[in-house]
Amino acid sequence: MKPQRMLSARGRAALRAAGVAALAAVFALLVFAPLGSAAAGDAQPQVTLSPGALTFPDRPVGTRSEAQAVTLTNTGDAPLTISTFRLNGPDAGDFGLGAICPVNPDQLQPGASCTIYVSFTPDSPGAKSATLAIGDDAPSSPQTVELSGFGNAASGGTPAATVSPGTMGFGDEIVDVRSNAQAVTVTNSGTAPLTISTFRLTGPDAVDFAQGADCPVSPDALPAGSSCTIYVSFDPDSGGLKSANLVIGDDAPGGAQTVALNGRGSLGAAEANVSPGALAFSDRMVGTTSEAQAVTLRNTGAEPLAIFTFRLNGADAADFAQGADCPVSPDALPAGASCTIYVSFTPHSGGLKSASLVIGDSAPSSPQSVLLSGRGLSAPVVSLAPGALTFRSQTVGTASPTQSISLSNTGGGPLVVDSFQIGGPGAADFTQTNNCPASLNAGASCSVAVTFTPGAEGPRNATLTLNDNADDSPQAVSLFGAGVASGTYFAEDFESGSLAQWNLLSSADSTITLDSTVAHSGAASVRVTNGSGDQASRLYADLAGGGHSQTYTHFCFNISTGHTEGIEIANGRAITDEYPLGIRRWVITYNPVTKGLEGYFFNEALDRLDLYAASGQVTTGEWHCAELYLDEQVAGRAELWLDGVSVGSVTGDLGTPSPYDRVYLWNQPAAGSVWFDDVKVASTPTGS
Ligand SMILES: [Ca+2]
Repeated sequence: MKPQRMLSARGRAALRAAGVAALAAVFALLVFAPLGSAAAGDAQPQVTLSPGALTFPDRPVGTRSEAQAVTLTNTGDAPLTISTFRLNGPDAGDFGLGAICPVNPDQLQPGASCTIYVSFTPDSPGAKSATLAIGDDAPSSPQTVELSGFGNAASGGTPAATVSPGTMGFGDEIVDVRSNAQAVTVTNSGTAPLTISTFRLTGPDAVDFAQGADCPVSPDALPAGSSCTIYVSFDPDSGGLKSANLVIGDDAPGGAQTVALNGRGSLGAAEANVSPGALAFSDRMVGTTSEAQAVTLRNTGAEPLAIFTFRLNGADAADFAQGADCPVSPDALPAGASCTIYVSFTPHSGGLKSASLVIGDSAPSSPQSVLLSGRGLSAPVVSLAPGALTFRSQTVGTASPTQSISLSNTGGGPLVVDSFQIGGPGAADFTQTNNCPASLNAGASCSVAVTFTPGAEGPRNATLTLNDNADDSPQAVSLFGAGVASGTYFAEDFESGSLAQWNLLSSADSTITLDSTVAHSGAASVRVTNGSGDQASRLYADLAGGGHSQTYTHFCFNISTGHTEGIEIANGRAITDEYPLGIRRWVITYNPVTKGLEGYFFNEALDRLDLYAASGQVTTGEWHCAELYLDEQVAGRAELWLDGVSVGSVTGDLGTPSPYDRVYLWNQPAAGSVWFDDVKVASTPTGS
C-alpha cells in the first residue's frame, strides 16, 4: 500500500479544501502519524528544512509579527508526499502558519523546494515557544522547526493613527452621478493596537459624500504597524461647490483624524439642439439666389454654449451661403437661449446640389450638421426622336397613318415651346398635332403626331420646326414622303437628287450612289457597286397602301460587263407580324450562263413557282427593263416582260393574306455594278 492511501477520504478532501495555506485547526482533524517507509534499496524522498529554528523579535501583546519563512527541500531521489503541517507545544496558539507546498495527493519532486510561513502574535506577556512539525513519507518524518518569541506587556505601548491623504478633491461631477471611489489609508504607526470606534462624514455637504471601510472596528483593533483603507465617493445632489469632512474616531492620543473632502456638483454640459435637421430649397435657375431659410440653434444644456465655427462642407458647398446672428466664442449662448443661422442657395450649375452646414461648439455632440439640398436649373435641352420622318408613298389627296416624334426635355429647366411650324416646299403636305404642354418640365416628354397628305405626285419635303427657349432653338425634324397617282404604289426615276424614298444598306465594300452620268431616262440613275466578291447592297421602299394582290412591278437595270456569277437584282417581300423583316414573295435573278432571268414566286406556305425566261436576251453593259405581273391568289399567276415583250409566265397557288408590300433592288454577291432606273409598282402595266 502506498503511504498516501492511509489518509481517509475525508482527510484528503479537507486538505484540498484548505489548499496550500492550511491552518492548524484543519490539521487537528487528521491522524498525525509517521507514514510508512519505503523498502530498503528503493529510491526515497529526503526532507531538509532551513532554517531549523525561528526566533521572533519581542513584540507587544496582541500584535502580529511579520511572517518568517522556512524552506522545505526534497533532497532525496523520490517524490515527497506531505500530509500535515502542525504547530505543537504549550504556546502553539501564539503562532500562526501557512504553507505554499503541495500536499497529498500532490507531491514535491526530488530537488524541489516549497515555503512555510510562520508568524508570531503573543496573546500574553512572557517567553513563548512552539514546534512546527511536518508529516510526510520521508524516512525522517516528522521533521520539526523550533519556534520562539517574547510578548511585551501591552501597557507599555501606545497606538498612533495617521491618515493619508489629508485632503481629497473630487473635481466636477454631474448631479446624481456617483464618482469613482478614492482611498484614504489609516496607519497605526504606534506600538499598541489602535481601536477605531467610528467613521463619520460631517459638514454642510456630508450628504453628498459616502464612505466605506475595510478597517477593523471596536472591539477589533488595528495592530501596531498595520494599515487599513477607507473609501470615499462623491455623489452631489445639487449643483455648486461641496465640502465635508471624513472623521475617524479612535483611541490614539490627540483625538480623531480628519480628512477634508471637496468637489463640485455640475448640472451637466451645454447641449446644442439644431432645428430643422435639413433644409431643402426649391429648384431654381442657375445664378439666382433663394430666400434665406433659418436654422435655429438652441442651447438645451445647463451651461453656456461656446460656438466656435459655422462652416459649409460638401461637394456643392459653394452653391450655398450662410450667415448667423449667434454669439461666437469668446461670447457664449446662455443655457436655454437660442440663435439663428440663415442659409441661402445660389446654384452655379444645373443639377442636384447638396452640402452640409456644420456647427462647431462646446457641446458634447459637436459638431452638429444640417443637410442642405437644392437643384440648379440650367437651360432646357430639346431631344427629338427620331430626327427625321420618312413616309411610305401615299396616294395624292389621301392621308397617311400618323407617325410620332418624341420630344423630351433633357435639360435642367422647363422648356417653353412657342410654336410647332411646318415649312419647306412640301409644307402643305404635312400636318401635325401634339400633346405638349405650354411648359415641359425638365425630364418630361411629349409627342408630336405627323400626317402626310400629298397634294401632288413625286417626292415631298418639309421641315417641322420647334421654336422654344432652349439654347439651340429652333430645332428641326425633316419630313419626307412621295405622292403617287391613284393606282400607283411606288414610283422612282432618280431625278430628284435624293434617295429619300429608299432605305439603304451596304456591306463594307459595297456602295449605293446616285449616278448622274448614266440613266435609262432623264439624267440620273442609282448605281449599286460591289467592290469585291461576297458583298451586297440593297435599297427598299414600301408601297403606298401596303400590300396589293395584283401588281405590276417595273424596273430598268444595267448590269456591268464581266459578271460570271448569278446575281439577285430585285425582290419583293411581305412585312408581317411573323416576319417583321419581311418574307420573300418574289425574286428576280440574272443568270450569266443563260444571259436570261430567273423568277421565283412564293405563296403563304412558301411553296415556290419557278420561271426561267429571256434566255440570251440580257446583255451586260446595256439597259433592259423588266416588268413583273404578280397575282397573289390561290389561282395565281406571274408573268414577266423584258423590254416590253412577254418572256414567260407561270400559274399556280400564290395565295397569301399578306401580298408583297416592300420592293427591293439588289446587287449581290458578285463584284461589279448594277444601275437601276424607272422603278414603278402599280395596278396597271408600264408596258415598256
Ligand atoms: Ca432616271
